[in-house]
Amino acid sequence: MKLEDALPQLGQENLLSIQSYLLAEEDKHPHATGRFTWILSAISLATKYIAARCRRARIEDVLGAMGSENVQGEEQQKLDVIANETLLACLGKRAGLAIVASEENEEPLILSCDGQERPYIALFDPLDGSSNLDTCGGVGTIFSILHHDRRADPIENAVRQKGVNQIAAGYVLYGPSTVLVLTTGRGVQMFVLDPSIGSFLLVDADVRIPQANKSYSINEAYTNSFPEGYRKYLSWAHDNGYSSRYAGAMVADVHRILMKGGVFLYPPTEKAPNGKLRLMYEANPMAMIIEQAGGKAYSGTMRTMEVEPEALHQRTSVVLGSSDEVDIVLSNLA
Ligand code: P6P
Repeated sequence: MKLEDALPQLGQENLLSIQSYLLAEEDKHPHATGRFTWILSAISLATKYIAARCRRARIEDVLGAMGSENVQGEEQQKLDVIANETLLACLGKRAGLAIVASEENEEPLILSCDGQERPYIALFDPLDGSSNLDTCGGVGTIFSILHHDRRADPIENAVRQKGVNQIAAGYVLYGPSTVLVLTTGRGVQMFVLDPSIGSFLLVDADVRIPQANKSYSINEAYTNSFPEGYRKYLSWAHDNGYSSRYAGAMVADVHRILMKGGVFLYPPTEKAPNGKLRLMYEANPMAMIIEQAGGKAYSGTMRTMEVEPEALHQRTSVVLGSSDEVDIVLSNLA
């Protein structure tokens, strides 16, 4: 009997774990050293642990604030610290990484200066939208992988690269299920954590964002402080039958848009004149995913991944989602 004749009897199609997927992809590159795979594997391990801690947060009494602020001047949640330390612990031991940069750490962590052996940089927002935790709302981890630039002097400057330089990006959404969405520049793959076996299983090898959907995602409480073009767009959307959904956590909002289509906006406001979201470890990785899935991602009227970073924690405005929907927003900003 041939294998394919036997398989239906197993009744299991989704038996490709992220580890197997990554090793199969690595196998396509004869010069691959395995370091890149090893880094993504660390993210898989860390986020499985974070998912478990989020699920038990109220039981373990690790909800709520730490009573401290992070480098952004934002109140740190206990799970922000747990998630950050988990990712640092898992990634810090992986041979291929020269630098790790986190939203929760003011400076990048230099793991080694010998760029020879450590060709990669990892950046992440360990627990995006963590203020949603107390109300059991969606939260997520966002990550971005760059090649290490050994010419950078001082070495910390190596993290300041445009989004077009990313070699991988992704997020993990901790929601009713735990979903890992990944791109390595060849389309977008989606995995779902099967807690009964502790593996992320491939559920979609080529995620495509719908071309259009009459739905926008924005915090309308700040409408009066949005620049005129955004208010013009919102007024047009209200007159053209658009629906509105806003979770207050970028990962949850962007994942909904990746699945259903629509447009996510975080414009400049009086409180955040350059936008609130961070370019390096929120906007850029989400932009790579959305573009790889066939959508568009802009910061104002500029493609997000073309923005020249000046600082690790710099903020940017964001308009991303379905190609047709982003075009409509941009036509109001021009
Ligand atoms: P606002 C969460 O704090 C976050 O950084 C993103 O996840 C989210 O999209 C945004 O801020 C929400 O900001 O001002 O609407 O609460």
